[in-house]
Amino acid sequence: MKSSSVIAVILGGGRGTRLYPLTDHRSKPAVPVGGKYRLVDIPISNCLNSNIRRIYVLTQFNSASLNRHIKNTYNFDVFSSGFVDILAAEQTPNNTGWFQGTADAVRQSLHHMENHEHDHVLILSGDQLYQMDYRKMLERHKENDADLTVATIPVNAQDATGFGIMKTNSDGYIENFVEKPSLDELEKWKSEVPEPYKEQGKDYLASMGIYIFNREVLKKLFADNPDATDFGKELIPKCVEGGQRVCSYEFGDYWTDIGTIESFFQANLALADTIPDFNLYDNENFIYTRARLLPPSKMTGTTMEHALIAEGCIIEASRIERSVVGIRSRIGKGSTIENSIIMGNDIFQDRADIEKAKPENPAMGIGHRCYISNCIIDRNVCIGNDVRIVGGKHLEDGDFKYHYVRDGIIIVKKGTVIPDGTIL
Ligand code: ADQ
Ligand code: ADP
Repeated sequence: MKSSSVIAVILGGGRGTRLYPLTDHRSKPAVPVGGKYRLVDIPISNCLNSNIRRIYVLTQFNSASLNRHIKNTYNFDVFSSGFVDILAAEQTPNNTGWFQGTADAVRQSLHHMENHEHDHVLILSGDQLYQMDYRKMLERHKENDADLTVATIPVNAQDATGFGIMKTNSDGYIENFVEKPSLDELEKWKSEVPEPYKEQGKDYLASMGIYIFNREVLKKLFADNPDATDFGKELIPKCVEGGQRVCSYEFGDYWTDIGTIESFFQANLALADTIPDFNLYDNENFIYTRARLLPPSKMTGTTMEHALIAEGCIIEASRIERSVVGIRSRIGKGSTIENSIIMGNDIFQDRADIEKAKPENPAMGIGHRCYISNCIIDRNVCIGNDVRIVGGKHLEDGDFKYHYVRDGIIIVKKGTVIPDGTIL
């Protein structure tokens, strides 16, 4: 299947509040995931594995780490026609400098695409974990002679209120669409779903926020609805109501949203399962990321259970359990890490720097005899010796001197320095 007719647009994030404080210093696509990747690597890898090589990443602001990451990872050679370009919201006299919503982001970026030949625009979310061959979706889109195809997945009633929900006719055309219906109107949005989903109570057909538009249909939709700023709330329902051929493409594999701290946390830890739903160990579908030429990880005296350890780590901890430990992490003797994401460090400190560390100004990494549970420790955090950081559902959300609490998960922001003996 020829996919050169497609340009992909990755929606890299709104104001980034749901993933704050991970998005305090970086744009959402640059948030580290899985110990060595960044969020944006997931949709970009899906595109490359689907032979789609012209990709725009739309982001609210263009952080240095995102730029570096894209520049150092996706530099196609001069003989191929591919590119991964970041388009950041631009400040103009009529615009405050933010994309007002998903549709506004695409609308403002449309003129960049005009220079490239294409028949279809594939619109993707930047905060989902899944592997999909978009060629199959495109094939179905063409077979159906559709104007718009929406990728869908059955969900249960509880989840249905957080998604765009639709009803289709027997030919798979979408007849009705509602964005995030309330619980009391849910009953009328039930669909006939295949048996295994029915048994799990997944009676609602949800939009995955993945769309294939015919180029001209998208342009006309923007022209006809100049004030619309959002796909789910405005343009998709408009398209359905306007009698366009809108089709559902039912996706049967693992897919999860990672746009909130809680879902980001759970999806990361699930990567360390014995048989994870999201398979990183695949000979054909690569998850691309920056090739950093890091040395192997070195560990001593550590008992590990379900630990995902990235490259370049130096670990002397006593126990690491159900955790993701990112690149260049350093964890001292006698420490325990459980149910946590340690994002790692941007640099190695040399021995002279480490020896200069003081109780109030520890070296980068995690010191000796620490206990860290239910935490996300962002990059370049310096945690001293004998520090206890224990998250849990009993904690209330809040912002504190050294940490933040969201859904019982403690988040320590990038670069935070936590002195010896601190108990959080
Ligand atoms: P949501 O995920 O709630 O629902 P939204 O917050 O608009 O929708 O985000 C969609 C994607 O666009 C995310 O990756 C987000 O980060 C990004 N995004 C949001 N605002 C943006 C902006 N101003 N500029 C750039 N990027 C932005 C959507 C659909 C639902 C569907 C779910 C599936 O609206 O119908 O069910 O996705 O997850
Ligand atoms: P990684 O993807 O390995 O985390 P980053 O792109 O975040 O790498 O860079 C790691 C750190 O290295 C940055 O925070 C920055 O301090 C430094 N760095 C890397 N490349 C450059 C560069 N070209 N210019 C300046 N600093 C850089």
